[in-house]
Amino acid sequence: MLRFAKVAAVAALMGTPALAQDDVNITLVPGLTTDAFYITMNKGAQAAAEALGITVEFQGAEEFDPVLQTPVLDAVIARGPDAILIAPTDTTQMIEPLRRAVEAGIAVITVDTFIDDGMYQDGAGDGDFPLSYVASDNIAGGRMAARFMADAVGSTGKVYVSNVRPGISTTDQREQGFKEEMAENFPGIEVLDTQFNENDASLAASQFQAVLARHPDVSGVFGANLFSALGAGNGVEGAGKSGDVTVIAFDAPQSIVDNISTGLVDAAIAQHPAEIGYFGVMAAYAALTGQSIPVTIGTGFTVIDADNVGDPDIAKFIYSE
Ligand code: T6T
Repeated sequence: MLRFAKVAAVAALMGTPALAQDDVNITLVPGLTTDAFYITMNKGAQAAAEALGITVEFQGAEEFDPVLQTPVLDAVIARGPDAILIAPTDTTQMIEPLRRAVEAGIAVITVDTFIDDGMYQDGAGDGDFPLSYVASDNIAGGRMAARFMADAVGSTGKVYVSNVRPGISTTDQREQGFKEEMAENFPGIEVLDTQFNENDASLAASQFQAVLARHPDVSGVFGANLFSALGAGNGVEGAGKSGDVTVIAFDAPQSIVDNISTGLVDAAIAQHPAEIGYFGVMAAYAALTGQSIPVTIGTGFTVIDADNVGDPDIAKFIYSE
């Protein structure tokens, strides 16, 4: 393996690409391997690898958990790729494990989630060492969800956020954006306590039943990621409240898109995970071959709702299983 520091130094000296193309080896470490969001991200990463003629491996844990992600990351570091693209599963707990990668001379870029405050290469904070952050704008996405929710419930009533657990940058920011938008622009909507489900759709479903028991007039749920949204929809359906309670989903696997067709889910904010994987690989390749790269790369959203769910152009935004 050619180490990043050596690569950069050679590139600076020679002014030419530092790695031969076939030598570039990148590993993508997802939040978890069985999530359609990361499976789709890997497809984008593989498309970029093919375009560049390089190798990208996909290695991850089966659950979204820093305790499980750390040994996977250590094993990847031991194999010594040139760069690691990683969706860190906790903003603080993954800082030290990722520092070990940098100390081993491996370039680190985070995709989807960030460590520390997500402001990299600014000399501030313990976790400013990754070279770049490639992701959706999750605060903006949370604000979008709030606007769709407010529109659907008529700017009044009680809603809540179904979320994973605190400490995950993406889902924390979605909740933040959702609540900020509600507080600033929709004073008639009361946002109830967030329900944390540990990325377990069954728990998210039973939490809806419990919220309904406490607040029979609850009018909406924002599922802040794929499993939260799936569970919220199942909970609403199980309680016989489909059509009465609005469900706004973050993420767009086929199951959630199907729930839009039946009217159970009102709208899904589809991220563009393939774009994250593609540009993550491109950024790593650029850095490894001596180019400077943007410290943040923002990717887009597509909103899927009843108006466009049957549109053939929407199909490419549905996540792969
Ligand atoms: O929402 C995505 C991802 O952006 C988030 O960081 C974790 O959950 C998902 O993978 C969906 O399950």
